[in-house]
Amino acid sequence: MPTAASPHGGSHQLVVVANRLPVDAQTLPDGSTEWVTSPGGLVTAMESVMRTVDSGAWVGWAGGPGQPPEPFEADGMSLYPVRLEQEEIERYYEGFSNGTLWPLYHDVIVGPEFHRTWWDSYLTVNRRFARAAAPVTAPGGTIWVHDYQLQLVPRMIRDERSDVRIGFFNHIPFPSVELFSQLPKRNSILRGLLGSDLVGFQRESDSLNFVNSVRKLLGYHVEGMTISVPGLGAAPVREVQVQTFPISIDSQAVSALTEDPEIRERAEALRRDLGDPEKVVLGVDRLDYTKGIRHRLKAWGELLDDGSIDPHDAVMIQIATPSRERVEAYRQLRDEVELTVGRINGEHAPIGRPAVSYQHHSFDRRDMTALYMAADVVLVTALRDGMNLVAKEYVASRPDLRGVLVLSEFAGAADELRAAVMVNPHDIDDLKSAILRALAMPVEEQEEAMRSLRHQVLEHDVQTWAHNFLGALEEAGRPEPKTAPVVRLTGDRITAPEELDTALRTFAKVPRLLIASDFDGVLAPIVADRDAVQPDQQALSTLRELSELPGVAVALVSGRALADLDSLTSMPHSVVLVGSHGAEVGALPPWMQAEVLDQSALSMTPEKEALLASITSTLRRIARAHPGTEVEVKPTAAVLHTRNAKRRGGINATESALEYAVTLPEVTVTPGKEVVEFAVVPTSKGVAVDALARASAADAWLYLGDDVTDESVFAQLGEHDLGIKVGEGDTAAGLRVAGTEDAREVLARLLALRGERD
Ligand code: ADQ
Repeated sequence: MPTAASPHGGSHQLVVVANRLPVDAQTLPDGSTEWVTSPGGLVTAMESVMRTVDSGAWVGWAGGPGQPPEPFEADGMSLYPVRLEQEEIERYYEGFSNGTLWPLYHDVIVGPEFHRTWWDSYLTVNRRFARAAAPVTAPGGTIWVHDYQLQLVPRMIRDERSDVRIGFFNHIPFPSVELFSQLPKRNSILRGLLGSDLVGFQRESDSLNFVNSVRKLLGYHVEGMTISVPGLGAAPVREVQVQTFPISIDSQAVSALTEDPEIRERAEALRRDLGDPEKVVLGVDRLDYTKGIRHRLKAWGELLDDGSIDPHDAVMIQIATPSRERVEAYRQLRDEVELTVGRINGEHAPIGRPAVSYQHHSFDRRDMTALYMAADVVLVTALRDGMNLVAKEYVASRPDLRGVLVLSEFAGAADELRAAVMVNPHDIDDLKSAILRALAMPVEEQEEAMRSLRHQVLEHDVQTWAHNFLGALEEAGRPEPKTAPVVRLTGDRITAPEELDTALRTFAKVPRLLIASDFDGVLAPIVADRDAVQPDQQALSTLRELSELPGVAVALVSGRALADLDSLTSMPHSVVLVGSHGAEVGALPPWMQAEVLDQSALSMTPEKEALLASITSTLRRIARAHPGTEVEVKPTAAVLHTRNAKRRGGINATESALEYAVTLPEVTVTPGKEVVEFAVVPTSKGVAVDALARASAADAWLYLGDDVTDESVFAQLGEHDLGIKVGEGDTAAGLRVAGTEDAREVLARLLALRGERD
């Protein structure tokens, strides 16, 4: 029984995020509500993995509109209910999830509808789920997001928590790029999913469709099933793995139920109640147009019409669980199915028993098992289905090796359950002959097929599925980006003078050099007031001299704006200035290959200019709506400043900006303290130094830096390059000096060594 728990955040090692919580509300006789856990396949799977972690949690909607219950504990898990208002149920859930995405992802069996208000609600609700999950996850923890209702959540969590591993599993198919391209907001959906470290699908074809969509619509680099996603901030690239994990059931538990004498008795009673027909054929589905119920009934009706089946010998049971009854396509389907069942029974049912026994309600697990045990044939004729668990449940329920599974090739299960009678449900004649074949299948043939099917289902259960996914996520998800700097020096140990000198001597002999340096903390001591900075004039003058030597290029790379850097250093044209963490590049000396820089990611293109203009105008609109906020326009970025706004206004403006950010495919969005920056070129010193090294045709480069933003440069150190960290802290640089005075000496020594060479 769930009990109230205090909602302490930040302690859960594993957090599942799914549209629904694994609980249902039950009204007690006194009118109060009790929450009862409803273990389905996913809950069972999670139970087994939750046992392996210290603390697990589940974030989801508890069903019903309005105020949700307080967080509570159930089955060793903390449950965090997410609120949904009535209008959101209509727009996010029934609308965008089940009126737009569901039909589109199931090959437009019915036409998807799209309304912008639905999308807005989808965005809002996804953000709410992300905000509920991010704070309850432990540092370095794992978040597993489930299904098409929450595709934006991975990216939204990533923006808040770069330290966690994020996995996403899609339970339904992923459509071909041609179909997916019809979806308005398609790029936002892809970018949302790519916030994950691992994206999992049911079938190989789904994984391939996704990767193709990313390649074609976002233009990201793809190698095998690894997608390179341009990173945020100083991280140049993040890798996202795409992999296939066919979901399954708790096979042992289902199989074990068949041993229960009471369930066996129920199975026998079921056949008796149907008048002891020779054959019982069963269909079990949510009442959904993807499940091919109409096609199945049509085939059954025609077999009765043409006399291939005698209704005295064979009865069909169709279990159709009520589903999404407020969505128009589902109401229509129900009418059609019930009309057809009525017609078939009217025309063919013998007195006192049905030709089709139709049940439009739910059954418990034990009843379901009894049904499977009573069925000679189960028809799974989905027109499109992510996996279809009914097929696997039937197999697990037949330790007697009897029974025949007729399986649509459009269900994910068809990839694994090869020994089933395969069918194309769109082809009614094919469906009819498959049913007849199944009804007539000799016992030995049934046993042979069932043995092979059972082997598959018992070997690959839902526990294995969950463990495989989380294992792959652990592999794929590094809390730091894959390109994170290797730590070469830890702590504060200063490099021995002889070691430093040897390195500088070797470096000075290289024919073409790039010498680059950060400004604050290297060429000028750090001061509290940034405007009062006092550059080390001696160091600057050494750099000027170095820049005049043949074969030597010199650059200053700073987080400061280019103009600021220029006025503080007064460098000649022979020294290249790079401002705003690499986003602004000053004039180049004539011998530098400007075209290399133009082709690099750093340069502005007409497309990027247009994108920046459009970002600027949207941010200005946001700023107008929130007094006190303002927009700064830089050459390659637009920045929303909220420091002068009232607290609430500032938060609202930031939220609007971040929601807008989700819709921008190639923009580097960096939220900071009371500021959100949208950069249309990558803002990384590493990218800048790499481009400068190529533009100056340098054989090796040396870089001096003191800040974490300099690590993106050190991360790229080649065999002949020198990275010198100024001051304390773990670093990917190979050498360390204590402070600005030592940096000055390094430059002086380099000038002397290079001078000796010439
Ligand atoms: P669903 O579309 O819901 O799931 P499915 O995989 O067939 O489809 O699962 C249905 C489940 O509901 C089965 O466990 C079945 O036993 C149960 N069920 C059906 N009718 C019932 C009734 N009347 N009473 C009680 N139980 C009933 C989505 C995807 C699938 C994917 C699953 C899991 O659409 O393709 O297999 O998620 O990833």
